[in-house]
Amino acid sequence: MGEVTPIRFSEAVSASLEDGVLVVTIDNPPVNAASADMRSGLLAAIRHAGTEDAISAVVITGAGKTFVGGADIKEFGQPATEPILPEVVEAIEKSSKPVVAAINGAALGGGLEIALACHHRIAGDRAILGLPEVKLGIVPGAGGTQRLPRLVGIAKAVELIAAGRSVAVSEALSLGIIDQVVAGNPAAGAVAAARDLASQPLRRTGELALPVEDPQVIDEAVDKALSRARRGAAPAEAVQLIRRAGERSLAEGLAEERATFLRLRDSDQAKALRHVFFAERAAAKVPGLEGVEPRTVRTIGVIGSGLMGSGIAVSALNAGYRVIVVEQDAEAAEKGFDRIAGLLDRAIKSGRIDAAGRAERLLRLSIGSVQDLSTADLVIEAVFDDLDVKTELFEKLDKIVRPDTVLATNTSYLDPDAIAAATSRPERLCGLHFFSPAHVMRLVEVVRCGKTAPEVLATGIAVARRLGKLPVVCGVCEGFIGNRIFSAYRREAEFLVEDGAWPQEIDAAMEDYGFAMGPFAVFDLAGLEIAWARRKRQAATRNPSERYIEIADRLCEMGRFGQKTGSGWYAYPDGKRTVDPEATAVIEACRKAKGIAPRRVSSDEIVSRLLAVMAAEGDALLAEGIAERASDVDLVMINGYGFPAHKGGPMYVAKEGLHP
Ligand code: T1G
Repeated sequence: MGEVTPIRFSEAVSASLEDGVLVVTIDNPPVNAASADMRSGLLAAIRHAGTEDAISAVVITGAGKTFVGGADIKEFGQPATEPILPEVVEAIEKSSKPVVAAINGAALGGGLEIALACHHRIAGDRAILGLPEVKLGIVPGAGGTQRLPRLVGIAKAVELIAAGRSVAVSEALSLGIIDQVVAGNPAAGAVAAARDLASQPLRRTGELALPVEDPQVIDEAVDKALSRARRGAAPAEAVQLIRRAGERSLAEGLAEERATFLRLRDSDQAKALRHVFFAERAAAKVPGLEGVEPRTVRTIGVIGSGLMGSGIAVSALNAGYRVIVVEQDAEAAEKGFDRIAGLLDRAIKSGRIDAAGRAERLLRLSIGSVQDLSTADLVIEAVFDDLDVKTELFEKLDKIVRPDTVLATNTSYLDPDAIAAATSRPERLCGLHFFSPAHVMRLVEVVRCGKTAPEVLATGIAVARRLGKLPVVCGVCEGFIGNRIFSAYRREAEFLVEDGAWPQEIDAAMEDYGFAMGPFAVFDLAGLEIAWARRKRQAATRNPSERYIEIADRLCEMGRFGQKTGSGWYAYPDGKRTVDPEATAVIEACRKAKGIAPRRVSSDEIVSRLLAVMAAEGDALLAEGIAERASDVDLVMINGYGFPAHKGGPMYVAKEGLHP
């Protein structure tokens, strides 16, 4: 190791000279974001290297577990301060001396753009790389839309940037985003590479020609990207910038990219998505859990391998856990295994795992009896949502599992306190309310029951996070946060039908607002009989003075439970959702029976009323202490019920006054 002469260029940027190579380290906790101080320090370091004959090359790396986590999102919404990131990136690329990126961790957004401007890129094996800007409602603003396609081609750049998808080093290497992968920290390898490059012509990414591609492959990538974007503005804008990368000079492309970035950065969608970004970080801060360590979980028992149980089991297998699946009998167990294997086969088909990955997961799966759960660290129950069934099961579990085993119920509507009361240690039970399909949906409501111990709650949160989920803590009430709000949403939607709006008009209005599916399409998909059964359970205690809509009851009495029976609010001839005169007749008869003269209801009124009831129910949940903060409610509705993320969530919309 040569002499090490520390030089400081700014608070966040220092460097050491190692045998002629200036090793620049960015140390700006917690994620080495490209703040104003970091940008000025990095620019100063590059300029310094250019003037010093003793320096033959430069390495840029990050301190800690991140290379550079992107632009400093906290600076958005404020006037840009010099030097802006494109200026720093340009100085790197135009450097007369080789600059090598030693990518020691996440290189995201501006972090990857810095690396793309380097002349060589070496990554440690745990790095991730991506341009996730569209998730913040913006496009890359420091060359990503112009440099990435020069390395990976337009089609792949469209796919990655329009979805904001990050890649692990293996994919990054195969795509040509990086040149080398090393085990552990890449800095040493980078110094050697930088020294070798000093005597070679520099490969400047921005000067590379676009790879030749089949126009049809590009068109297919564009179509797929735009179809997924729905109403988010940023993906479409990014696609255009990438497509035109090959039609004009780098300078022209960078200028248009920067203009687009600045325009989008101040848009309502970008502000809403920044709210969601910080909301996800806030949700991790749970009062009363400061300093509380979760218990160690290596083996997860899953009781029930139906739609939910099999999804939960696959999630746990994907996260590396040993999984014991328990069913009531051999036949059900076999069906459950087939469901799990089928989900893994689909994962192979979609390229998410390979055959070896499937085999490795199945090695960690065992199908057993309740007795086998004595080895489980956590047991998640996902059986039929009936209180007697669940309490009987937990009584049995209580005598089988270890005293420190955490028990969790996946119940959607039952009272987890009543379930906990069936055990001798109610403090070890929490709710883990997954959303179907459980191996896909990010949201998990982690239910803090009346007696849940802090480390049990912390364990539920930690496992949910390791499953790659978004845990949101809630208290106990019927429907927790999401289903409680969804019930209010459904009620108001039915009021609107009785007032004069048609289901198809309501669905169209909400889909135009940004929902993937309108409420009536969702009701038909989920099945009308579930809410019907609950309404019948509640009939005796229902407040007779409260407005009640019979339409869904009439539909259910006709056996119209939705898609599964071929008709509900709509009919489904050959599976296609169609307005059904029979449902129209039921609606008209119910209006007439109440003496209601139907009136025209505008889309604006539909959206305003449905957004208002969601926010009102959210306020009630906050007042009752069921939800910790308004942004948690937004996260639940976005990640569990299709509320458009680029609108920020019902509480955000209400607070910002974004819909009349
Ligand atoms: N700016 C500011 N703060 C950030 C930040 C960022 N880019 N990323 C994270 N934080 C904060 C976060 O709010 C939290 O704060 C703490 O750091 C830990 O975050 C020009 C314009 C890097 C993978 O979108 O994906 O570059 O709650 O819990 O789990 O084209 O953070 O502790 O107060 O997430 O270890 C593009 C966003 C920006 C990456 C680390 N970059 N960040 O995950 O930590 S736009 C991103 C992440 C851009 C350019 C454009 C993750 C991470 P607090 P964390 P983590």
